[in-house]
Amino acid sequence: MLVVFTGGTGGAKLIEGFRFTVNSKDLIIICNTADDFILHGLHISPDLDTVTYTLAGIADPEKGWGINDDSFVVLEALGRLGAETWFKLGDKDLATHITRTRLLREGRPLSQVTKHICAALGVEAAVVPMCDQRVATLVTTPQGDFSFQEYFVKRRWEDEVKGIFFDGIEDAEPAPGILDSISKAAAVVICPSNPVTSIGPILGVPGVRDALRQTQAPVIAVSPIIQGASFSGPAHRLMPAVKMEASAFGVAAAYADFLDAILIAREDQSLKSKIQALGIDAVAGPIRLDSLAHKKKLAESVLSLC
Ligand code: FO1
Repeated sequence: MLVVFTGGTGGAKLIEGFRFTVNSKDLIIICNTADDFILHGLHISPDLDTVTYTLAGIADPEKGWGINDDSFVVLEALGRLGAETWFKLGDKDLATHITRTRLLREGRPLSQVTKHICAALGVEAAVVPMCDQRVATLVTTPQGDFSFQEYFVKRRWEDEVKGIFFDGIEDAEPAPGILDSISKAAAVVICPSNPVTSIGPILGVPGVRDALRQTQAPVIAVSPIIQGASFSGPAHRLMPAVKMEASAFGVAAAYADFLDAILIAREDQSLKSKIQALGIDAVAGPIRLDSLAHKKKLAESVLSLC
Protein backbone atom coordinates (compact mmCIF):
# COMPACT_ATOMS: atom_id res chain seq x y z
CA MET A 1 0.00 0.00 0.00
CA LEU A 2 1.41 3.36 -1.06
CA VAL A 3 -0.07 6.27 0.89
CA VAL A 4 0.25 9.61 -0.90
CA PHE A 5 -0.32 13.09 0.58
CA THR A 6 -1.27 15.70 -2.00
CA GLY A 7 -2.83 19.03 -2.91
CA GLY A 8 -4.06 19.77 -6.43
CA THR A 9 -2.13 20.52 -9.59
CA GLY A 10 1.50 20.05 -8.39
CA GLY A 11 0.82 16.75 -6.63
CA ALA A 12 -1.41 15.44 -9.40
CA LYS A 13 1.58 15.52 -11.77
CA LEU A 14 3.38 12.92 -9.65
CA ILE A 15 0.13 10.99 -9.17
CA GLU A 16 -0.16 10.83 -12.97
CA GLY A 17 3.24 9.08 -12.85
CA PHE A 18 1.99 6.63 -10.19
CA ARG A 19 -1.01 5.86 -12.42
CA PHE A 20 1.40 4.11 -14.76
CA THR A 21 3.81 2.62 -12.22
CA VAL A 22 1.70 1.40 -9.27
CA ASN A 23 -1.31 -0.92 -9.24
CA SER A 24 -4.15 1.56 -8.65
CA LYS A 25 -5.72 -0.70 -6.01
CA ASP A 26 -2.53 -0.24 -3.94
CA LEU A 27 -2.80 3.56 -3.93
CA ILE A 28 -4.36 5.57 -1.10
CA ILE A 29 -4.36 9.28 -1.91
CA ILE A 30 -5.01 11.64 0.99
CA CYS A 31 -6.11 15.04 -0.33
CA ASN A 32 -6.17 18.53 1.04
CA THR A 33 -9.71 19.89 1.38
CA ALA A 34 -8.91 23.28 2.94
CA ASP A 35 -9.12 24.83 -0.58
CA ASP A 36 -12.78 23.73 -0.74
CA PHE A 37 -15.37 26.48 -0.98
CA ILE A 38 -18.97 27.18 -1.88
CA LEU A 39 -19.70 28.92 -5.20
CA HIS A 40 -23.09 29.21 -6.97
CA GLY A 41 -24.40 27.23 -3.97
CA LEU A 42 -22.19 24.28 -4.92
CA HIS A 43 -19.55 22.53 -2.82
CA ILE A 44 -16.31 22.71 -4.84
CA SER A 45 -13.40 20.43 -3.82
CA PRO A 46 -10.67 21.43 -6.31
CA ASP A 47 -7.91 19.13 -5.05
CA LEU A 48 -10.12 16.03 -4.74
CA ASP A 49 -11.36 16.66 -8.27
CA THR A 50 -7.94 17.32 -9.78
CA VAL A 51 -6.67 14.03 -8.35
CA THR A 52 -9.82 12.08 -9.29
CA TYR A 53 -9.80 13.38 -12.87
CA THR A 54 -6.07 12.60 -13.15
CA LEU A 55 -6.58 9.01 -12.02
CA ALA A 56 -9.61 8.66 -14.31
CA GLY A 57 -7.47 9.83 -17.25
CA ILE A 58 -9.84 12.74 -18.00
CA ALA A 59 -7.88 15.68 -16.52
CA ASP A 60 -7.13 18.73 -18.63
CA PRO A 61 -3.41 18.34 -19.33
CA GLU A 62 -2.89 22.02 -20.24
CA LYS A 63 -4.48 23.72 -17.25
CA GLY A 64 -3.76 20.95 -14.73
CA TRP A 65 -7.31 21.27 -13.33
CA GLY A 66 -10.79 20.59 -14.68
CA ILE A 67 -11.84 18.05 -17.31
CA ASN A 68 -10.30 17.59 -20.73
CA ASP A 69 -12.26 19.13 -23.65
CA ASP A 70 -14.82 20.72 -21.32
CA SER A 71 -17.07 23.57 -22.46
CA PHE A 72 -18.15 26.64 -20.45
CA VAL A 73 -21.72 27.22 -21.64
CA VAL A 74 -23.25 27.22 -18.14
CA LEU A 75 -20.57 29.59 -16.83
CA GLU A 76 -21.31 32.05 -19.64
CA ALA A 77 -25.04 31.84 -18.89
CA LEU A 78 -24.33 32.36 -15.19
CA GLY A 79 -22.32 35.46 -16.10
CA ARG A 80 -25.28 36.87 -18.07
CA LEU A 81 -27.37 36.43 -14.92
CA GLY A 82 -24.87 38.45 -12.90
CA ALA A 83 -23.07 35.55 -11.16
CA GLU A 84 -19.33 35.56 -10.53
CA THR A 85 -17.28 33.95 -13.31
CA TRP A 86 -13.69 34.30 -12.08
CA PHE A 87 -13.58 30.60 -11.11
CA LYS A 88 -13.78 28.73 -14.40
CA LEU A 89 -16.17 25.83 -13.85
CA GLY A 90 -16.62 23.73 -16.97
CA ASP A 91 -19.92 22.08 -17.89
CA LYS A 92 -18.76 18.50 -17.22
CA ASP A 93 -16.92 19.62 -14.09
CA LEU A 94 -20.16 21.22 -12.84
CA ALA A 95 -21.81 17.79 -12.93
CA THR A 96 -19.30 16.67 -10.27
CA HIS A 97 -20.03 19.69 -8.05
CA ILE A 98 -23.80 19.27 -8.44
CA THR A 99 -23.56 15.58 -7.52
CA ARG A 100 -21.25 16.24 -4.56
CA THR A 101 -23.53 18.99 -3.25
CA ARG A 102 -26.64 16.79 -3.60
CA LEU A 103 -25.06 13.84 -1.78
CA LEU A 104 -23.69 16.08 1.01
CA ARG A 105 -27.16 17.61 1.44
CA GLU A 106 -28.58 14.10 1.70
CA GLY A 107 -26.32 13.74 4.75
CA ARG A 108 -23.45 11.66 3.36
CA PRO A 109 -19.94 12.53 4.59
CA LEU A 110 -17.43 13.91 2.05
CA SER A 111 -15.34 10.71 2.20
CA GLN A 112 -18.37 8.63 1.10
CA VAL A 113 -19.33 11.15 -1.56
CA THR A 114 -15.77 11.06 -2.94
CA LYS A 115 -15.92 7.25 -3.07
CA HIS A 116 -19.15 7.49 -5.04
CA ILE A 117 -17.68 9.97 -7.56
CA CYS A 118 -14.48 7.89 -7.94
CA ALA A 119 -16.46 4.69 -8.55
CA ALA A 120 -18.65 6.46 -11.13
CA LEU A 121 -15.55 7.70 -12.99
CA GLY A 122 -13.84 4.29 -12.85
CA VAL A 123 -11.10 5.28 -10.38
CA GLU A 124 -9.88 2.22 -8.48
CA ALA A 125 -7.38 4.00 -6.21
CA ALA A 126 -8.74 5.22 -2.87
CA VAL A 127 -9.05 9.02 -3.00
CA VAL A 128 -9.67 10.22 0.56
CA PRO A 129 -10.39 13.76 1.78
CA MET A 130 -8.20 14.66 4.78
CA CYS A 131 -11.35 14.95 6.93
CA ASP A 132 -15.11 15.03 6.65
CA GLN A 133 -15.47 18.33 8.51
CA ARG A 134 -15.24 21.81 6.97
CA VAL A 135 -11.74 23.30 7.16
CA ALA A 136 -11.04 26.52 5.23
CA THR A 137 -7.72 28.18 4.49
CA LEU A 138 -7.82 31.91 5.18
CA VAL A 139 -5.09 34.12 3.78
CA THR A 140 -4.49 37.35 5.73
CA THR A 141 -3.32 40.28 3.57
CA PRO A 142 -3.20 44.07 4.07
CA GLN A 143 -6.41 44.14 1.93
CA GLY A 144 -8.25 41.75 4.28
CA ASP A 145 -8.72 38.01 4.80
CA PHE A 146 -9.49 35.91 1.72
CA SER A 147 -10.45 32.31 1.13
CA PHE A 148 -7.69 30.38 -0.65
CA GLN A 149 -9.46 30.45 -4.04
CA GLU A 150 -10.13 34.19 -3.77
CA TYR A 151 -6.47 34.82 -2.96
CA PHE A 152 -5.15 32.34 -5.55
CA VAL A 153 -7.51 32.61 -8.51
CA LYS A 154 -9.55 35.83 -8.16
CA ARG A 155 -6.70 38.00 -6.87
CA ARG A 156 -3.98 36.05 -8.78
CA TRP A 157 -1.83 35.61 -5.62
CA GLU A 158 -0.66 39.23 -5.94
CA ASP A 159 -1.40 40.32 -2.35
CA GLU A 160 1.29 40.48 0.27
CA VAL A 161 0.62 37.60 2.68
CA LYS A 162 0.76 38.36 6.41
CA GLY A 163 -0.54 35.05 7.73
CA ILE A 164 -2.35 31.82 6.89
CA PHE A 165 -4.97 30.08 9.03
CA PHE A 166 -6.94 26.90 8.70
CA ASP A 167 -10.36 27.71 10.07
CA GLY A 168 -11.96 24.68 11.77
CA ILE A 169 -8.80 22.54 11.84
CA GLU A 170 -8.85 21.96 15.63
CA ASP A 171 -12.24 20.26 15.40
CA ALA A 172 -11.39 18.15 12.34
CA GLU A 173 -10.86 14.39 12.54
CA PRO A 174 -8.90 12.31 10.01
CA ALA A 175 -11.35 10.75 7.54
CA PRO A 176 -12.08 7.07 8.23
CA GLY A 177 -9.11 4.80 7.48
CA ILE A 178 -6.42 7.49 7.21
CA LEU A 179 -4.55 6.77 10.46
CA ASP A 180 -4.73 3.02 9.90
CA SER A 181 -3.43 3.29 6.34
CA ILE A 182 -0.47 5.42 7.47
CA SER A 183 0.47 2.88 10.13
CA LYS A 184 0.14 -0.10 7.74
CA ALA A 185 1.62 1.58 4.62
CA ALA A 186 4.56 0.12 2.73
CA ALA A 187 5.63 3.74 2.18
CA VAL A 188 4.24 7.26 2.50
CA VAL A 189 4.94 9.83 -0.21
CA ILE A 190 4.51 13.58 0.28
CA CYS A 191 3.89 15.03 -3.19
CA PRO A 192 5.59 18.17 -4.55
CA SER A 193 2.60 20.19 -3.33
CA ASN A 194 2.56 23.50 -1.48
CA PRO A 195 3.89 22.66 2.02
CA VAL A 196 1.86 25.54 3.53
CA THR A 197 -1.60 25.42 1.95
CA SER A 198 -1.77 21.88 0.51
CA ILE A 199 0.23 19.57 2.79
CA GLY A 200 0.00 21.96 5.79
CA PRO A 201 -3.75 21.45 6.36
CA ILE A 202 -3.47 17.63 6.07
CA LEU A 203 -0.68 17.64 8.68
CA GLY A 204 -2.80 19.97 10.82
CA VAL A 205 -5.68 17.50 11.15
CA PRO A 206 -5.28 16.24 14.73
CA GLY A 207 -3.57 12.82 14.78
CA VAL A 208 -2.13 12.81 11.26
CA ARG A 209 1.30 14.21 12.08
CA ASP A 210 1.67 11.81 15.03
CA ALA A 211 0.75 8.90 12.77
CA LEU A 212 3.55 9.91 10.36
CA ARG A 213 6.04 10.17 13.23
CA GLN A 214 5.05 6.73 14.49
CA THR A 215 4.74 4.70 11.30
CA GLN A 216 7.40 2.10 10.47
CA ALA A 217 6.97 2.94 6.78
CA PRO A 218 9.53 5.16 5.05
CA VAL A 219 8.22 8.69 4.53
CA ILE A 220 9.56 10.28 1.34
CA ALA A 221 8.92 13.81 0.02
CA VAL A 222 9.52 15.42 -3.35
CA SER A 223 10.46 19.10 -3.14
CA PRO A 224 8.01 21.48 -4.86
CA ILE A 225 10.74 24.14 -4.80
CA ILE A 226 13.60 24.38 -7.28
CA GLN A 227 16.20 27.08 -6.71
CA GLY A 228 13.90 29.06 -4.44
CA ALA A 229 10.82 29.04 -6.72
CA SER A 230 7.90 26.63 -6.84
CA PHE A 231 7.21 24.85 -10.10
CA SER A 232 3.45 25.21 -9.62
CA GLY A 233 1.67 28.02 -7.74
CA PRO A 234 2.64 30.36 -4.93
CA ALA A 235 4.48 28.09 -2.44
CA HIS A 236 7.64 30.24 -2.50
CA ARG A 237 5.54 33.33 -1.63
CA LEU A 238 3.60 31.63 1.17
CA MET A 239 6.47 29.82 2.89
CA PRO A 240 8.15 32.99 4.25
CA ALA A 241 4.76 34.13 5.62
CA VAL A 242 4.83 31.14 8.00
CA LYS A 243 8.58 31.47 8.63
CA MET A 244 9.65 28.62 6.38
CA GLU A 245 12.67 29.17 4.17
CA ALA A 246 11.51 29.12 0.51
CA SER A 247 13.89 26.36 -0.58
CA ALA A 248 14.14 22.58 -0.72
CA PHE A 249 15.87 22.86 2.67
CA GLY A 250 12.83 24.79 4.01
CA VAL A 251 10.54 21.98 2.80
CA ALA A 252 12.70 19.31 4.45
CA ALA A 253 12.87 21.33 7.68
CA ALA A 254 9.05 21.69 7.72
CA TYR A 255 8.73 17.88 7.60
CA ALA A 256 11.84 17.06 9.66
CA ASP A 257 9.97 15.40 12.54
CA PHE A 258 8.69 12.56 10.33
CA LEU A 259 10.62 12.62 7.02
CA ASP A 260 13.15 9.92 6.08
CA ALA A 261 14.23 11.20 2.67
CA ILE A 262 13.57 13.98 0.17
CA LEU A 263 14.11 14.16 -3.58
CA ILE A 264 15.44 17.57 -4.53
CA ALA A 265 16.36 19.12 -7.87
CA ARG A 266 19.79 18.55 -9.31
CA GLU A 267 20.19 22.36 -9.31
CA ASP A 268 19.78 22.29 -5.49
CA GLN A 269 22.56 19.71 -5.01
CA SER A 270 24.43 22.15 -2.75
CA LEU A 271 21.59 21.92 -0.15
CA LYS A 272 22.16 18.18 0.37
CA SER A 273 24.55 18.40 3.32
CA LYS A 274 22.39 20.99 5.09
CA ILE A 275 19.34 18.71 4.70
CA GLN A 276 21.30 15.65 5.79
CA ALA A 277 22.29 17.54 8.95
CA LEU A 278 18.55 17.43 9.84
CA GLY A 279 18.79 13.63 9.80
CA ILE A 280 16.99 13.40 6.43
CA ASP A 281 18.47 11.66 3.42
CA ALA A 282 18.56 13.99 0.38
CA VAL A 283 18.78 12.69 -3.17
CA ALA A 284 19.34 15.17 -6.00
CA GLY A 285 18.03 14.43 -9.49
CA PRO A 286 15.59 15.55 -12.17
CA ILE A 287 12.28 16.44 -10.47
CA ARG A 288 10.60 18.66 -13.08
CA LEU A 289 7.27 17.25 -14.25
CA ASP A 290 6.78 18.82 -17.65
CA SER A 291 5.92 15.69 -19.66
CA LEU A 292 4.36 12.27 -19.09
CA ALA A 293 7.83 10.73 -19.46
CA HIS A 294 9.12 12.98 -16.63
CA LYS A 295 6.13 12.06 -14.45
CA LYS A 296 6.68 8.30 -14.93
CA LYS A 297 10.42 8.67 -14.34
CA LEU A 298 9.93 10.64 -11.13
CA ALA A 299 7.34 8.13 -9.90
CA GLU A 300 9.91 5.36 -10.50
CA SER A 301 12.62 7.32 -8.67
CA VAL A 302 10.30 7.85 -5.69
CA LEU A 303 9.38 4.15 -5.62
CA SER A 304 12.99 3.04 -5.72
CA LEU A 305 13.85 5.46 -2.92
CA CYS A 306 10.93 4.02 -0.90
N1 FO1 B 1 -7.39 27.46 -11.02
C1 FO1 B 1 -7.22 28.65 -11.64
O1 FO1 B 1 -6.10 29.18 -11.62
N2 FO1 B 1 -8.28 29.29 -12.26
C2 FO1 B 1 -9.52 28.74 -12.32
O2 FO1 B 1 -10.43 29.35 -12.86
C3 FO1 B 1 -9.70 27.46 -11.70
C4 FO1 B 1 -10.91 26.80 -11.75
C5 FO1 B 1 -11.01 25.50 -11.21
C6 FO1 B 1 -12.21 24.79 -11.33
C7 FO1 B 1 -12.32 23.52 -10.78
C8 FO1 B 1 -11.24 22.95 -10.11
O3 FO1 B 1 -11.36 21.72 -9.58
C9 FO1 B 1 -10.04 23.64 -10.00
C10 FO1 B 1 -9.92 24.92 -10.55
N3 FO1 B 1 -8.73 25.63 -10.45
C11 FO1 B 1 -8.58 26.85 -11.05
C12 FO1 B 1 -7.59 25.07 -9.75
C13 FO1 B 1 -7.58 25.31 -8.24
O4 FO1 B 1 -7.73 26.64 -7.90
C14 FO1 B 1 -6.24 24.81 -7.68
O5 FO1 B 1 -5.94 23.58 -8.25
C15 FO1 B 1 -6.14 24.43 -6.26
O6 FO1 B 1 -7.10 24.79 -5.40
C16 FO1 B 1 -4.71 24.60 -5.74
O7 FO1 B 1 -4.32 23.38 -5.23
